[in-house]
Amino acid sequence: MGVVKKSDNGKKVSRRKFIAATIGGLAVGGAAGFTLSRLTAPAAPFPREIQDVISERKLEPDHVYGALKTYVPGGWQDEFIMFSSGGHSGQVLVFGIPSMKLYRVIAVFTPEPWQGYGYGDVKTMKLLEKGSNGIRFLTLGDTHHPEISRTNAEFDGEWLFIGDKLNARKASISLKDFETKDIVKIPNTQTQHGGACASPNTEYVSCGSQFPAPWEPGRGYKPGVTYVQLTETNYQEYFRGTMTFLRFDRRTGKFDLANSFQIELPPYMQDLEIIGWGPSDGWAFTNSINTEMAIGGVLEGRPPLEVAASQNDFDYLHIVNWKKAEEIVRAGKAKEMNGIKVITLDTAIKEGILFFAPEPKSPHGCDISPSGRYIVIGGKLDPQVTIYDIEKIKEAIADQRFQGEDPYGVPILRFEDVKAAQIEVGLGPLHDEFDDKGHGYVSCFISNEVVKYTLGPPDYTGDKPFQVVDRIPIHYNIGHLATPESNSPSPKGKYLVALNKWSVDRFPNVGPLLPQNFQLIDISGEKMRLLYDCPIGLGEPHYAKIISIEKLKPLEVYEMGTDPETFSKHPQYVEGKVGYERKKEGDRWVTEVWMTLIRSTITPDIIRCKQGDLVRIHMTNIETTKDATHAFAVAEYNVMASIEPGETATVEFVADKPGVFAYYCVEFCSPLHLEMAGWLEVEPV
Ligand code: K7E
Ligand code: CUA
Repeated sequence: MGVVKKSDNGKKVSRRKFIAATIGGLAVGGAAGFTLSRLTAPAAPFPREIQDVISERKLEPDHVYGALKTYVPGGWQDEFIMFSSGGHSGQVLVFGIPSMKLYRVIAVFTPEPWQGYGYGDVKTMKLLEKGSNGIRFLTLGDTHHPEISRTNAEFDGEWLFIGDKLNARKASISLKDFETKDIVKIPNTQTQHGGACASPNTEYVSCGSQFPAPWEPGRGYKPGVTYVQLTETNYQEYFRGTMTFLRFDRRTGKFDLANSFQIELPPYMQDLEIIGWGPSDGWAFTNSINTEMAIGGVLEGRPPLEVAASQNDFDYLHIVNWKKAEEIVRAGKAKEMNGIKVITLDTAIKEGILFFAPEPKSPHGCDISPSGRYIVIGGKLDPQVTIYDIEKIKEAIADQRFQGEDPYGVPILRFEDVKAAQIEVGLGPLHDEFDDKGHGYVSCFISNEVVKYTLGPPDYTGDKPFQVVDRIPIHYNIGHLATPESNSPSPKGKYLVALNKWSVDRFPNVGPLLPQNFQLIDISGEKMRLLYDCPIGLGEPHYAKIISIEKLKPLEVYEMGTDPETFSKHPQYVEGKVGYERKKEGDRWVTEVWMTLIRSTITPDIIRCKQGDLVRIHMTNIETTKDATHAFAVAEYNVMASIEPGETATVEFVADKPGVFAYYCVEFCSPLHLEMAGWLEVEPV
C-alpha cells in the first residue's frame, strides 16, 4: 500500500503500486516488475474538452452527475463490494459499488470452466456430489439470498453463504479466496427460500423451506423415496415446512449436520427469513404465504394456486425462539430424522418456541431495522409495509395474550398487540433495506418504485416517524433492493441498488431474453437520485449483500502448496515429487502424476498410460506472483482445472479412449504460453 488519497466522495483511496508480471516469459516464473504511477486528478476547472464531450454526446446534467459519482478509475478501489445471487445461474456475482463493475463470478452450484469447477477437479467434483446428496448429480441451483458471516451481528467479511431454492441446499464460500468450501443438502426439505441468514455470531446459518415437502409421520422427507398422494387432506396432514439452523464451523467452513437442528412447521409456504440481534437477539422470523394450504389443480376442478392461495386477508409471521429451541435440543427433546435433530411441531408449540402474528396479505420480505427492534414485512398484495415491534411481541408472549391458534395449535398473537405501524407505500411492496439515518427503503414491484420512509425510535428519533418521505421510479419490476450492510446494526447508507427483473427499453435489444437491470441509486441526500443502469446478462439475481471493502481481507496468493479446501499444505505437495507412475490400487490401474506449472512449462510434458487407467494428476502452480494463474485442460476429455499461484489441486478422470491427446495451459500466461503444453498417450489395451 502506498500513498493514501481522498477521492471526490471523501473516501480514502489507496494508491497501490502495480507490479506487472515480467513479460520476459522466457525467464521462467520471473517476478521482476515495474511500477505504474497513477495520474493525479486534474485540478479544477476542467478543460474545455470536457464541455465538448458533454455537448457532443448531448448529456444532461443528471447524466454527468451519475457518471462522475460512479466512475472509478482503473487502479482505484470501489468503496463497497456487493455479493449478488446469480439466480438460476447457480452462482454468486461480485460487483464493485459505486462502479457497478462485475469483478468475479463465484462458482457454487453449477460447474464453471474458468474456475475449473466441476470438470474433473477432485475437490469441486466431491463438493458437487456431496451437495447432491445421492439424489442425482445436480448441476443446477437457484440462488436467492446471500448472507455474510457476522460477529456481534455486524458483517465481518470472512464467510459468505448462499442458498439453492430449487434443491434446498446451502453453500459456504470463503472470502479469503472467494471459493466454495461446502455444500449441504438440508434434510427433510425439498425447496428452501428464506435465508441464508446468520445468527449474530454465525453459530448457525438458518434457512426456511418454501414449498412444503411430503413427510412420512415420524420419519420426515427422504428425497426420491417419500411418497404421499397429493390431495388437499393429505397436504394438510402430511406435508410440512421446516426452519433449519445449520451449525457452522467458521474454522473449516463446513456445516455440521450432527450439531444442527430443525423445526417442523405447518404446510404453509414459509418465505423470507431473518435472525434478530439487540432486542430481537434469540429470535428468528419468517413471513409466510398460502396459509390457505391450497394445492392448485385447475384440471381437477380446483381454482389455480395463485387464486386459492390469496384468499386470506392475513397470513402468519412466524416468530421462533431459536435460543430456546437450542436448549430443547440439548435437553434431548428433539427427534433424529434423516441426519438432523428435529423439533416436532407439537414440541415446538408445547415448549413455547413457535408463535404466529397475523400479517397482511400474502406478504413478502422479512427485514429488521438496525436497532433490532422493528421487523418489517412487505404487503405484496397489500399496499403497506407492516412493522412489528419485538418489545411488544415479547410482552404479548410473556402475558400469553393470544387471539387463538391455527389448525395445528400454534398460538396466534393479536395483530394490534404486536404492530408498531403500517405505512402505505405503493403497490406490491416486497423487500426493505435501511440506512444509517433511521430510514427504510421498500421495493414496490407493481408501482415500479423505491419508497423511502422513516422508522420509529430508536432508529429514527425525529418528529415524523413511520412516514413516507421520498420515492423514485425504477426500471422495471423491482424485486430486492440492497444498501450497504443493511439488515445489521450498522448500515452505511450512501447507495442503494435496485435489483430489477425487467429492463425493457434501458438497453439495446440483445434478443428476447433481455438482461436484468441493476440500478444504482444515490441515497446520501434527502432525495434519492438515479446514478447508473447496469445490465446483468447472466441469470436472475434476487438478493444482494453489500459490505465495506475494508472488511474484506482476501489472500493475494496462496502459500506454496496450499490445498484450498483446508488452507493447509496439500499432502501431494509435501511429497515434493515430479513425474508419474503406473500402479495397482485394489483391482484398478492408476496412473498417478505429480505435476508443476510455471511460465511456460508443464512438467511432465509427456504422460504415458493405458486405456482404462484412472489418471490422477496432482498439480502445483509454483508461481509466487499475484495473478499468475495457470489452467490445465485435456483435449476431448472434458477435463479442466484452474490452479492459482501456490495452489495444489488434483484432477481425476478415466482414460477410457485410446489415442494421443494434447493437454495445455488454458490461460494466456506468457509469450510462450502456446508452448506450455504436453501429451497424454493412452495406449489401447
Ligand atoms: Cu423476493 Cu427469493 Cu428474496 Cu426473488 S425473493 S425477488
Ligand atoms: Cu500457463 Cu498459459
